[in-house]
Amino acid sequence: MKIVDAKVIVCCPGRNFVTLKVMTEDGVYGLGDATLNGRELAVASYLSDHVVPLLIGRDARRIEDTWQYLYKGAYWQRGPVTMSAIAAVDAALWDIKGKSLNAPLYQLLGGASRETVLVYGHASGVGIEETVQAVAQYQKAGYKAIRAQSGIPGLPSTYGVGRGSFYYEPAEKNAPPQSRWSSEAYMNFIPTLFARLRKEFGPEPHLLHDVHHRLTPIEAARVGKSLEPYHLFWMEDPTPAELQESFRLIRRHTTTPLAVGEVCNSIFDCQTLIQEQLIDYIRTAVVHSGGITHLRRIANLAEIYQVRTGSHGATDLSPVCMGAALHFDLSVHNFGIQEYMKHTDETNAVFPHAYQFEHGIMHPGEKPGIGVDINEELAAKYPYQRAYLPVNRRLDGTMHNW
Ligand code: EZ4
Ligand code: CO
Repeated sequence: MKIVDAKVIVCCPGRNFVTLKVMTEDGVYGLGDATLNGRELAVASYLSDHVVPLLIGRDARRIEDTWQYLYKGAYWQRGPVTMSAIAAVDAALWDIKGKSLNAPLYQLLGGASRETVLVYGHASGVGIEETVQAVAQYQKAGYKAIRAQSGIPGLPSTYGVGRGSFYYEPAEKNAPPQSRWSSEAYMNFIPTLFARLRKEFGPEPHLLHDVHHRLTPIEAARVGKSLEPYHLFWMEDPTPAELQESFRLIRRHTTTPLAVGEVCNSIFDCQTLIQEQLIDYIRTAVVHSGGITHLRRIANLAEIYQVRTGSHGATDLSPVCMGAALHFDLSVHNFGIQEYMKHTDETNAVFPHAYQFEHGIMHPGEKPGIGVDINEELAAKYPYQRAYLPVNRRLDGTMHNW
């Protein structure tokens, strides 16, 4: 089954998405998400200028060989741009395989290991009261697991505080938004937020929290310890994971479960974290870590160390990625939880999909392949708009991790 054409579709139905569409000689096509928030066109160029010409004439059924061909063949291995491009090809080929065998992707991955996929959404507010209300709204919408972020007294803005209920979108058109940070203010405040949430909502709902790479290891250890009474489902990205060994220190001090991986692109970025059991959840996503083929390797390594998956699923990961993720989540043995933020109505119209959300859980649906399509005519009505993720400075002006 020869690949006869492939094209890169860039559109902005509320936010930018890069989608690869791979066409085969018998008319079956597959889709893959290639969106890298704030650097979308770099992946689009990597695909259309360098990868698409290599795909024409290849056998679409040879997923593993194509993965190795693009990875080893590039010589310049790994990195977010390369791995997002390979991920898009990989997902598109899995989609084609599913469609050509008339089976939903999860059936090709070993079948369902569970009946449904547990997801969590982001509740946020400018202060504690607003965050309490947002968590209540999510509970009402059926969510059993909720990430809570709140503005911090004394700081003009904080990571993770959304725009209206149920939508969270950090990227902004034309120039990066500026935000300010104080680890001291954050560390003093954050236990009061979770004390209040537990008091309000009791022990049952899973509560999650994202530190977004902002603390030093010893600060992260202190926060993890201070949150222990509120038994979080996880504390995410407490310190940058570039230096995987830093998590040894955090781990020595706290039993708060840790989740890392949304910026990891390959198994080598999280190998120490997994093999030393320094984390509890690995958050690598289909789109940013080499597709289904490579994500399986990461999850399989994680399984033997009792690390579970908790894939990134913010709104900058397109419905094509969400669909693929849900098939993966349903089938992989060591699944933990899936992040899920609702896309806008415009995005959902561009990407009609079979997956469904109900009562805090999701299912990828039974359509062959990934079960997500693209309406190209509609997509063409939303041209690309340059947008950037925020930058973050400490109160004295020093650049910090966002
Ligand atoms: O900042 O997806 O856990 N979720 C997150 C996200 C990321 C964005 C980056 O593009 O941290 O909101
Ligand atoms: Co995060």
